Amino acid sequence: MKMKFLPLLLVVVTYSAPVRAAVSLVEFGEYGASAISAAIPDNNASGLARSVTVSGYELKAPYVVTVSLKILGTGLGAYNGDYYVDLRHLSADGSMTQLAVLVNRVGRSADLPNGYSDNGFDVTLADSADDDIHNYRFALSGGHNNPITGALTGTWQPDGRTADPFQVLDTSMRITTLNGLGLGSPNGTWTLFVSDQQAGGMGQLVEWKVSMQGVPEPSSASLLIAGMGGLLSWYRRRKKAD
Ligand SMILES: [Ca+2]
Repeated sequence: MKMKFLPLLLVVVTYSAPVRAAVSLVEFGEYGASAISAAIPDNNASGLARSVTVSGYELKAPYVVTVSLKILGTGLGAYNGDYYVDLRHLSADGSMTQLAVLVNRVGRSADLPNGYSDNGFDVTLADSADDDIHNYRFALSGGHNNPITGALTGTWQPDGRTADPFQVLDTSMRITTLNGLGLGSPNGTWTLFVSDQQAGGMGQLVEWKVSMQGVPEPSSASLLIAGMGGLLSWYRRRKKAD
């Protein structure tokens, strides 16, 4: 009988615990007034790397990480299927590098070895999006051979395929996520790397932006519900034991 008062005490303690709203937004990159028009060298695996170093942020991980990316083609032959793009984070103390593959030769498959022939990206990449950017034509029209008009727009899941850009296919394993880069401090050096892996046609990197949104801590209401759930399951276990 004495034991049965314990869960009630637990609920009260949980409910009265201080609750912080630790949501924060970290944004950086080259966008808006800082936008660039940097040529992405054609058929050159060394590519183009653009870095931004950030400091002074208080650690509020985990973050939901999204990337805005704008690449313009420059005429016929600047295929979206030419590009490999990733985002890298080097920690402030230099001890750790993490990477998320954003684009890896979209549309490339056994049937389409050059990938999609569309021209340009003006997209947001987010793990929570509905569809994989690698197969965007299929998501938009139900077919891989239906070109789009102008640059690809909208919000897409990052490609995530770490396979060699000369080997990658739609069936390659998707390994990296963007939110995987949001588990530690945002401080350090962030690099957007873009390469054009196929001769013919050249594009320009115009804009890139990384947004890291802190995940809200549980509210007092959800803590109370969790506490009551614990009480209920404890009571059921007790009843069974009795
Ligand atoms: Ca090219």
